[in-house]
Amino acid sequence: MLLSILTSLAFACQAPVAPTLVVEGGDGVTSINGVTVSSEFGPIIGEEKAVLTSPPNVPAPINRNHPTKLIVDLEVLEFVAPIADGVDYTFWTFGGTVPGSFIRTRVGDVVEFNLHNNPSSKMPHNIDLHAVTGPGGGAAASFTAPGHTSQFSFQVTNPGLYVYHCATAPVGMHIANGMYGLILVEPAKGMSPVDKEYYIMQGDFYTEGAYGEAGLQPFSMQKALQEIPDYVLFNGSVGAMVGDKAITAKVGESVRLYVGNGGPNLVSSFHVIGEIFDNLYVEGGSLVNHNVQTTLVPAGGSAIAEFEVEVPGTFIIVDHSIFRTFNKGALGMLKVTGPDDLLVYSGKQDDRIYQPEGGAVQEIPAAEGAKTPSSRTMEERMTLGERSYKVNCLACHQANGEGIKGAFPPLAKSDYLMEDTKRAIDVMHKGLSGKITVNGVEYNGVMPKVNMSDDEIASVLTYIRNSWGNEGGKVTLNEVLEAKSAH
Ligand code: HEC
Ligand SMILES: [Cu+2]
Repeated sequence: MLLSILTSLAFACQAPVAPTLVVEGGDGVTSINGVTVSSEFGPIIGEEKAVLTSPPNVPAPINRNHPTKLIVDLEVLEFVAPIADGVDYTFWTFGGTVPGSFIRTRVGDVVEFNLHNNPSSKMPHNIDLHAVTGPGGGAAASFTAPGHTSQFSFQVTNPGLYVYHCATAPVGMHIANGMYGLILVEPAKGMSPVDKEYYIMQGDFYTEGAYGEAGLQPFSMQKALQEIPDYVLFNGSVGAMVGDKAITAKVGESVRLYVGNGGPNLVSSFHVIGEIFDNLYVEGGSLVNHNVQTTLVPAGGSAIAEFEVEVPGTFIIVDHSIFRTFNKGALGMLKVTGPDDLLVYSGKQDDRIYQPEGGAVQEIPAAEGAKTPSSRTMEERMTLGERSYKVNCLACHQANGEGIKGAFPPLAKSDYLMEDTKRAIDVMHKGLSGKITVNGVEYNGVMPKVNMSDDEIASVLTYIRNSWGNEGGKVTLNEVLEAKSAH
């Protein structure tokens, strides 16, 4: 059904063949269909084939001081590839990568664009370049069936960093499958020289299965319509810029990031943790802001961020809509090597226990006094206890009861907890500080006294003594009251 609609569209959109552009060598005379034309950017001299690069790489800066005829060959490829460990997705791509190949031009260049659609493709595709002045950004002129090539030409008239994307119906689906990339139009004087340039582009992905669900995951139109992505990614997959694949720089170097957002839905709050953008080309245009922490990159928009790296370390690249980073994949890394600068950044200088009101154990403010039924079933205690745990304990002891190494002891399989119910009740009533040993590991922290009713304490202890593999049976209200009166 879908395919037949697209196929009929293919015939409806068949554009007439573009006029022939001839650039005379050397003297810069240009003609279209034999008629000489002039350019406000000076003579268009010679022709060259554009060098295209895969993310995170960027083609070398342009050294020409004149526009040229620039020939771009970009091939559409559809294929299955990992979107995360153990999860496959059917990507549609410009040049075999998500995002698509980076295209670098100079203002005034006349780009002869050849869009090739590989014969193995199942879909027709086209391209809308935001750097194009003309209907659809080239979409109608570039509509290309599988196994065909479309050619059209355009002059890049406005310097800036522009998104390109597929605009074949259903447009959202083509973009969601990875059909976007960046085209840079350098100003006549060129970009200022920097030591490192990188290409980063964000995109949101919608799969039938939830984040991380293994196997080949089909595109979910439902989730795309509701704008609830399972994945939000830099450069097309979870971990595309992490570990060995992190981008790199050396202390003292200047770094320029060409940042894009393909969407299709989300806007990005682009941020590099531990860096400040010295120069920020707002929305990829000519306005340069300075000293920026986070920049908003719209869907179908861009930004150019420049900064120097002063100290070594791993700098995490995020969408500061932060659940996307830690739960949906939008996490990249910039690894900087070189000597420390302890004036710029000292590292941790000290760690001591903070007790604002002296040595006494602190209290967590009381919740509203709950009523105290004399007996509850095991099931009730577990339900109430779980709720109570989430509110009062989870922040330190963690959802899985494993605690945090070196700071908060585990409750899961804790010998300290399981050995002695009365002692555990005391911990709730009085808090706990000083050296303790849990499963052979020493802790020396402060657990605040919890302000919970005795009934709540019975429930939360029942819950922690019967979760995560613990088997301790019910803790009753009577036990809690007895332990209290023994104080
Ligand atoms: C602010 C962080 C924090 C919160 C909140 C907190 N604890 Fe603790 N808990 C600690 C620390 C720290 C220790 C270890 C104290 C020490 O070293 O003497 C500890 C120790 C314990 C122990 C004994 C050691 C073990 O691992 O068996 C139990 C049991 C315990 N907590 C249960 C709870 C329960 C139940 C709650 C919620 C009602 C809770 N804690 C809330 C920080 C916390
Ligand atoms: Cu497409």
